[in-house]
Amino acid sequence: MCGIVGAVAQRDVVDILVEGLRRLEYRGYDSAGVAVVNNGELKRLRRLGKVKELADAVDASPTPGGTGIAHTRWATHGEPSERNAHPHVSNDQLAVVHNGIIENHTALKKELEAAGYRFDSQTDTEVIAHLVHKIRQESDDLLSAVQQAVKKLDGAYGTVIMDTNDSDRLVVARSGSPLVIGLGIGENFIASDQLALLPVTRRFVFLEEGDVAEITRTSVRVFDKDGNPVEREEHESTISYDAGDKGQYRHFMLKEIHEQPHAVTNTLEGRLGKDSVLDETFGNGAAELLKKVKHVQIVACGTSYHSAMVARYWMESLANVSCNVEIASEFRYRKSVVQPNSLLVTISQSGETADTLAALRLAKDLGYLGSLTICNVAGSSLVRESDLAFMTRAGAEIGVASTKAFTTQLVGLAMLVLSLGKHNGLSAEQQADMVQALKSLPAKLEESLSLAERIEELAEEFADKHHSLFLGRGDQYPIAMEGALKLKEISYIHAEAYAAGELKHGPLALIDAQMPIIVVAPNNELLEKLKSNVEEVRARGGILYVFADVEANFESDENMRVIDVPHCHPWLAPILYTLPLQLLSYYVAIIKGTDVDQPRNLAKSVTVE
Ligand code: HGA
Repeated sequence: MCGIVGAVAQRDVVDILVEGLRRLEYRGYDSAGVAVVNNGELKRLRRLGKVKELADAVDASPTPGGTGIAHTRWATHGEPSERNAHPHVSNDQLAVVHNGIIENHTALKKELEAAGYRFDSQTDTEVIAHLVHKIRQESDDLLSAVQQAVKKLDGAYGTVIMDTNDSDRLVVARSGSPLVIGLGIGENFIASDQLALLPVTRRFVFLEEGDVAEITRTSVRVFDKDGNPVEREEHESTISYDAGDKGQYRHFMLKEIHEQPHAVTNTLEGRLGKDSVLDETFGNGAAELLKKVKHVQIVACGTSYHSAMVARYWMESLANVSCNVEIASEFRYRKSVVQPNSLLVTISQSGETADTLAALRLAKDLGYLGSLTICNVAGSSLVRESDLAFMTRAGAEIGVASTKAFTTQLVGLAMLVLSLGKHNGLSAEQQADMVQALKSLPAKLEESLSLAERIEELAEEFADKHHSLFLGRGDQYPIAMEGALKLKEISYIHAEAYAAGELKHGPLALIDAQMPIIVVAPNNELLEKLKSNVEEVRARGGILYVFADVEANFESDENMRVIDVPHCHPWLAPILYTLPLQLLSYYVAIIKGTDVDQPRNLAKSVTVE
């Protein structure tokens, strides 16, 4: 959420900052702003709306500068408006951009107002600007002012501070929201995500919790939370420069849906032996740890939570390992009982999801055997702070509605099930059969994408609907939930998912011809039960859209549209059935004319609580 970019260079940095914001826009897009030091003066431009509005404003009144900061916002405190857009300024001297939430902002604001500071915005962020300014009056340099100021902040921040009185440096601080330093030649950069800086560098230093750093053109100094100078390792990024481009596709989401066969191939690569998952798949020392696991606790949010729910069915039925799944924002604030020999698994696309990260940190002292994260971003906080990491290799996911991150998470979880099952009674034949199924998955996914045209036609029937129901049973119930979430996120149609057996306990009351009912129906042992649920809906005049295995013997008629999904190994059906549901949401959103990649009120990489 919220994108931050900053630069200290000899050249004019404004274009670098705006391009960086464009690349981060998927993280927040209600307003944007930039500030530079120009001939010793602070120049700031802010606009309500997308980065394009800011870029146009910058073109119309160029204000070059060699030191600058920029921000694209996803509001938490104060409505989206130009006045609340970052950077926030104190006394025309200090400018601040911030990602996160300052929880004690009300108390700090009172103190600062009493000291004569006037607040121009409704944001929590503005307290940082005035607080640093106040301390700066009595401190030798910006660095020590920021080091003192952050001690007074409660909550989460990734923040960058610029001072016109000391304009050849930026001071940055991280606690709870990620920041990465980009190293250039005679110039240095800062951002909330390396993607922003790929046009200017591939060399990165990730800040750790509590770090404060000072960045000049020729130096980077990092201090830990106690103020001690520390060395943070330099990383060479392998992310493709084009990761931020849509290519031939109309939207990132469509591109990412179509990338899934390839993303799954990458995720599997080098991790499968002839008939088992290779021991090194989950990192050094994984085999020893996984051998001891008798229980798995998975913690995740949103789409990642749905992948965890699928894994619960798999863990218990295939790996013979008991499994609990919980939403991270709940897990982190309740007392839970840790089962003996338990592994904590976190799942997050970005590896920076605030609630999931907090859950991992909380769990460190609870007595788990260890922690494993399933994550798409190398070097992210979850990866660094977990004992084991499985990288999903989906490539950069820009569309706010997650697609390829979800299916590759499921692939990672499927491999974890195989690895745990090996020690808990999953036979060699079963393992070999499941490995073959995984190997054939990319081709099946490719085949399922050919349903796009048929789904696009059907999407027409949804455009005027306000509500919908998604049904599934067993490991397809979480897929129904994920399908409903996708439709809500990008088409704004209210969608709810039910385990199909639950219909008679309430939701049947909602059925009428205005309520489309989407059913996921692979050919598995629950098919006949599901068919009965479908009949219950038909008997009440509901209009059904059944995504069914070609061999499941559903027939289209006036009240039922059947979409034939290729046959696949029943174990992997949850992955396969996800794609047609993604396509359905996408085409409904297109017809409704919503902003598919940047749906209203949402943002990618949820780094606030
Ligand atoms: N609290 C700040 C920053 C919001 C944020 O980090 N979003 O991801 C604000 O509301 O401006």
